[in-house]
Amino acid sequence: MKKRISIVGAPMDLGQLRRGVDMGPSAIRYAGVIERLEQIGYEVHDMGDIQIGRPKLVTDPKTGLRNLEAVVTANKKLAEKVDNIMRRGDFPLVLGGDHSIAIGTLAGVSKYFNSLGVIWYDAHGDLNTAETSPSGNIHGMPLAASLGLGENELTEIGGYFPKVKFENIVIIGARALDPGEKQLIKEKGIKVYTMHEIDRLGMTRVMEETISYLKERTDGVHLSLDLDALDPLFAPGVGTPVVGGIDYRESNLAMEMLAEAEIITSAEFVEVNPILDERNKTGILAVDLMGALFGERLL
Ligand code: HAR
Ligand code: MN
Ligand code: MN
Ligand code: MN
Repeated sequence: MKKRISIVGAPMDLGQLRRGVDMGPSAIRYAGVIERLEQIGYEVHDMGDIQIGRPKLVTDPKTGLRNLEAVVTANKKLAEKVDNIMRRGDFPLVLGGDHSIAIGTLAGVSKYFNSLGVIWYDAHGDLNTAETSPSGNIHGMPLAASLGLGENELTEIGGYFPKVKFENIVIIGARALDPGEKQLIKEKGIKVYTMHEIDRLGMTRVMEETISYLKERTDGVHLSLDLDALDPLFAPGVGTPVVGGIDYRESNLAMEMLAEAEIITSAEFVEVNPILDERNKTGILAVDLMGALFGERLL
């Protein structure tokens, strides 16, 4: 992995209804992310947060989408920051914020690769569009938008689309998929390891398969880690917890295997909501997982 990591915070909470996830970047910083990564041996550059402002909350009466304009504006800013990080050759590490910010991160990184891969570590598919979304919340849409599906305003951020091809994504941890998402997964043959496959195969095999699958077809891999992929026992501070999730050890192992494989070229950790958390447990968890992802050793 690159020896310099640039961190950018995206204090965004407009992609969903529960306030507080805008404080995620602070919670992760307070949990000691910079010191932790420096200890491993990285040079860490904290670029601070993009400005989101306090726009009025709105729902588009035609599409049902919430806060589309504000989400687009923020993601354009994030895309530009991430693009700058890539241009100077650093590793971009984005702190969320709700998952809608993945649209901006991917817009910033994808053009630096011929065939970018994406690992979507999440309880959800985030494959909705206005037509299939049960909520109108854009944090349920970023993977769809990055695949080129949904509103033009979202898919065209960064000035090009799609950011990633269907065959280059691997979803890990899914257990709350909406009907339209299930249909899309089947139609496009998207590679998904639901909780069923994780139980059945074990995380070791899931990650071995994921890594060899992506190595074959990609020249870089973005890790989009939604903390709600983990069980709420370990990650209570998320807006949309779903029981029956991935546990702490399994997630550590997954990160360690990614570190060993040296395939990850950018990452984001999203959906940490300190208001719903227990003494920053979820923020600390995020930093533990980053430690493992960036090659921390137990011995
Ligand atoms: N699938 C549901 C929706 O579209 C819930 C999405 C919840 N999203 C996240 N992101 N926390 O994974 O509204
Ligand atoms: Mn998500
Ligand atoms: Mn999720
Ligand atoms: Mn381990």
